[in-house]
Amino acid sequence: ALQSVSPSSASVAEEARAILARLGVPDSAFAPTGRPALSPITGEVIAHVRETTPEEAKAAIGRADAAFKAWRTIPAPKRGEFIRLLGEELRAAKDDLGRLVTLEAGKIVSEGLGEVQEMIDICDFAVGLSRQLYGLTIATERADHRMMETWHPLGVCGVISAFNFPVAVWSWNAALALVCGDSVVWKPSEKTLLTALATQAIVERAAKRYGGVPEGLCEVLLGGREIGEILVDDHRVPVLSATGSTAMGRQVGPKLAQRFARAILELGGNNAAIVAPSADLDLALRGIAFAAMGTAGQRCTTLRRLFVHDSVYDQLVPRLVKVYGSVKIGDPREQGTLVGPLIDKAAFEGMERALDEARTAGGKVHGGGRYTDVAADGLYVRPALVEMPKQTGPVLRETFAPILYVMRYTDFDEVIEQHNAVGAGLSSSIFTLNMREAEAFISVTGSDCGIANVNIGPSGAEIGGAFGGEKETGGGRESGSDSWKAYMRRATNTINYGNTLPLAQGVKFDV
Ligand code: UN1
Repeated sequence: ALQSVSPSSASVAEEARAILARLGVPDSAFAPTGRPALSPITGEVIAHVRETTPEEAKAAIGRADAAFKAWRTIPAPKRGEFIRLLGEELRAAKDDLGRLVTLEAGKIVSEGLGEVQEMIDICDFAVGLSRQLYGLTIATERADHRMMETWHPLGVCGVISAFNFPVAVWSWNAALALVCGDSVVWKPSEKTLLTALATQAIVERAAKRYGGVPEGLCEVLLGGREIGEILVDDHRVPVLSATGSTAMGRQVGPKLAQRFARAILELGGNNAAIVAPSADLDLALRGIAFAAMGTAGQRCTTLRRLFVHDSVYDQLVPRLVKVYGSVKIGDPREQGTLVGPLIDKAAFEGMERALDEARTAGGKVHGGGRYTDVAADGLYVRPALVEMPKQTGPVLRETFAPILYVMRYTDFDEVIEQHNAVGAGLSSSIFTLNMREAEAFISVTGSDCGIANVNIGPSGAEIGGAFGGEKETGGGRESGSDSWKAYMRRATNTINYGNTLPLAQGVKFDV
């Protein structure tokens, strides 16, 4: 692939290296024999990253455990001060880090920047939270007693993240875990080592301004699956947040359960939207286009299934097909590009396979296939819209690529049933101006997902809400609301301030 790189695309590696240097990533992070870090824009190698050895990984977890024991004694608002500084450093580095996300993960420029904005937002959220780790005071049945609950730091928090949100996912976990008094050991995707190195350099800068944090408070393990497994298996890691495929979760979940560690799992999504008869079709069209084609279909919240009411199908779907045919595909660095490259060849092959299966199942495929009208040598595809006779075959699973399966419906109750008839339960939405339908969709008998929206697509959630989903999505929640509780342990305290010893439940025991 390297020899076919055009001069303009060859600058990906140069630009990325300049950013890494500017952000303060040390030369020692690289080695000629290290793991190649590629850019999906051109397929070229940016750098060779020195990987963490198993011994180093275990030592890092040991340092993190020791760091936890010191960090937990720092008052939470003072821990928040560190995250405040991290947020400031991220603001200063936003352009560089966002650009690096584009270069290494292939996201378009505004999405690369948006990812860093999510990091900044969660830092702000966590700073506020550092003064609000509230417990309850609970009515006790005994006289002269008080009962309350206290939230304590938990320990080392492991974070395993995916390539598609290479830095934001770490921050949703780390910002909360750190104000909660935990230390953090991060195993980023082996496809996005450079953004992880850059993030670590930013963390170190914040730590320095803070006046130093315990050594090992934020560790990064770079490598493949074996390194992730060390984190999963280590009894010194009481909570682990893992983002990735359902297949990965099926491996990780039981291992954590075996040693009674807490699992925060963010696994696959097979997100759907319903377009009802009353929908604002212009708004729905824009919402669907972003949710289905944005990030080249590589978000866990990407819209993958679309149910359109029979009465509006022939108005909406031809318009959508047109948008699919005219959307700008290509180099994500270029202004106006909406669909950048797929991350790698395996992703391309997965897309091809799903489209073949869809055809066999009677699907009518619009778009799809490799898109070669790009100067660069990455894996670019035409997003595909597939009209399916029914929800079968590849529609039932998540293919991490821009494929939208479209189906007709007539009956509201039936479409809700179809909507929920897949393994995953991450995100969902309905486009309707009918209040009964909107409320029913988000009610107990409506969408079974962790996220259920009205008149916006399923992707692009804000950090203020709890993020995650049910069923094969794994059940974990990150980011906003009270997700912080997963990173702490709860103690129930009963205090007797009297001089008798009444027992609960009226039990008598006089000695
Ligand atoms: C992911 O794809 O792993 O809601 C997370 C969204 C983003 C997060 C996506 N805030 O689309």
